[in-house]
Amino acid sequence: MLPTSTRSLRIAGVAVLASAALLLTGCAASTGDSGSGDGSKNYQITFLPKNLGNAYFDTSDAGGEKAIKEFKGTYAEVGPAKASPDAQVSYINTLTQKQVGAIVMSANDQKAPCDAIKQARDAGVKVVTFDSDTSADCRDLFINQATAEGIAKVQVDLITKEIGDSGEIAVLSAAANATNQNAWIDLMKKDLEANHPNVKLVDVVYGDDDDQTSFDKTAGLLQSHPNLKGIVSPTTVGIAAAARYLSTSSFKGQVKLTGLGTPNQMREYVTDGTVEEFALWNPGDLGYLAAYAAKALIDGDITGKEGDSFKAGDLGEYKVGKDGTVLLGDPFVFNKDNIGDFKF
Ligand code: RAM
Repeated sequence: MLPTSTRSLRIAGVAVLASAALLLTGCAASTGDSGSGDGSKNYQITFLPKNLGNAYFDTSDAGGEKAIKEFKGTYAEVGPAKASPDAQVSYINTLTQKQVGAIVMSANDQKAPCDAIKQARDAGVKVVTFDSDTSADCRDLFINQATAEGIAKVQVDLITKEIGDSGEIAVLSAAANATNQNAWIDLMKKDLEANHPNVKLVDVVYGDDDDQTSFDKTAGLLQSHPNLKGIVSPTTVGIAAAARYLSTSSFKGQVKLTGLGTPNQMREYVTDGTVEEFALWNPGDLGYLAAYAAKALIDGDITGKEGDSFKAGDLGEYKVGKDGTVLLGDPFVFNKDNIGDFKF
């Protein structure tokens, strides 16, 4: 029997392929116009990622679409081109006017979208955050991919192991205001100070989840810090851009790179030796769980208080924990021995 996280990662890989095949043959299940299987519930659920064109959110939102089709709701996805702090506000306002049943979003900023979210909730729209939270009082529920402590620790463990537990490292993050990134970076700093006294974090730079910016920031880090031994990039966009830079440079294999990436984006860099190991969770399952949480709120089965529980399709039963948070599972480490098993 595979460990749970491996098992669900595999199921999602197959599901993604299956839905791609359906689309190719033109047989994708249609989602009703009423927004609900029997017309009585408003299952119009719209995903609002940090930005469009990010492979991570393509996969998470496809998981949401799969769930919404299962309960015969109407899936949609909207979002800004750039992951900037207040870029999501106008989308929330439009969705409120359209009276959708729920918005499922990854927040670019802890506070900036909160006034718009409040208006949405006052108008009866349920708001679920996933991946990157707002402040807890602002939304109904947060679907957390893994604990922030676990996400921080896996990255510190990987980089300190790869550089031999001493020397300079730097972080290449996403947008400077991203709630999830900042929480992880703070915890990484604490872990480094407490458990790795010979490792020095010399810089944190921001690639804004933009490929070219992240690529340029990687070059900048290597120029400014000639003794750099490692880079941690807790963003799928950042780690892929940094790997591309390193792979054709003289730093390949010398400066270690790890962080959070998708297997599809990282496969060639693990194969060519630029990257040894990196981590992530299953983004498809995350979106799937978030969509079922939105349904449970719409149905009135849960309100988001601690102890509430709901059924999330194939993933089974989930419980709401402290601060209206639902936890998906543990982060998972990918390397050359297992990356071939994953297709997302
Ligand atoms: C990027 C985004 C996202 C983060 C992943 C790991 O796609 O910044 O919020 O969770 O990386």
